[in-house]
Amino acid sequence: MAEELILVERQARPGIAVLRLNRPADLNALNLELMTQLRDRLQELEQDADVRICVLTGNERAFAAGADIKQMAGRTAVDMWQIDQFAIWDGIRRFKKPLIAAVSGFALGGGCELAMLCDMIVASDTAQFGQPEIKIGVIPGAGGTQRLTRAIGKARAMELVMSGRFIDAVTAERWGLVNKIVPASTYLEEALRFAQPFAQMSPLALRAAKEAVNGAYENHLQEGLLQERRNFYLLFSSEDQKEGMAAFVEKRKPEWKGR
Ligand code: CO8
Repeated sequence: MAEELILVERQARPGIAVLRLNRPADLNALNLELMTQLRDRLQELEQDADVRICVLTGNERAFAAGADIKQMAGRTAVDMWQIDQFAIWDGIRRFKKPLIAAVSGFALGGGCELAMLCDMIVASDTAQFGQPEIKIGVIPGAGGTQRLTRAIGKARAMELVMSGRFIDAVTAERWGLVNKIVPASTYLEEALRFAQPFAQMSPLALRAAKEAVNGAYENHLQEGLLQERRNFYLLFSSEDQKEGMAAFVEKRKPEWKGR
């Protein structure tokens, strides 16, 4: 049986699954096998109606220290093109449920890009973010130059991408890369606490919200506005919208059906 490079706990809290990157000896370096398993586990969780939110984490020392340099080092451009690892990354990007990164320790290179591929980031006070690819003669390849620039602005992204230097959790929060800083000793617990309110919401509305915010993030404003409007209208044909608004008017808690 293949080594389990992603450990899944389906009901870490009601409605919340935790996926743990599991190559601790290599600081969770993201090799092809790990990324494939991550995409496959997410696809399974997408079909699981009991799971509303996923939290992606590593361990206290490292979220992930980047793509696996040892695996990549000897490859040619044609090898990279044929392996097409980015198709796997695209599969993860299309995951429809909220995905929260719980980052402790290193989130570097592909590790930082993976955290940014998530919808939100909770960082332990020991977290370090960076795009050090320049130090090994390349540049970020899994969206780092794009997502980091959108998250922290051009000047700061240029500085990090061109120097390869790391920033700590406090700087990452100040620059808008992370949502919240929590103590390292309890970081996963805190991330689950952070995730809990989202698990109370209508799964349909969460999916529409994710798609719409990503519309703003990934497309031009006009395209994003249209996408937002379309999703907004669409929700008015759902039972959850009727239930949510009725519950508000009747001053009671809504019961979501996911329809
Ligand atoms: N790849 C492979 N192995 C790694 C990686 C990595 N990225 N990072 C750490 N390791 C391994 C080390 O080789 C070491 O293994 P061993 O014990 O067998 O020698 C083990 O993890 C522990 O690491 P260190 O001994 O180096 O630990 P330190 O605490 O001294 O240093 C650092 C920690 C600073 C994180 C250091 O390990 C480091 O600099 N790592 C590399 C960081 C880096 O350059 N990341 C970017 C990689 S390139 C990339 O991510 C491009 C993404 C593009 C898209 C991906 C799709 C193809």
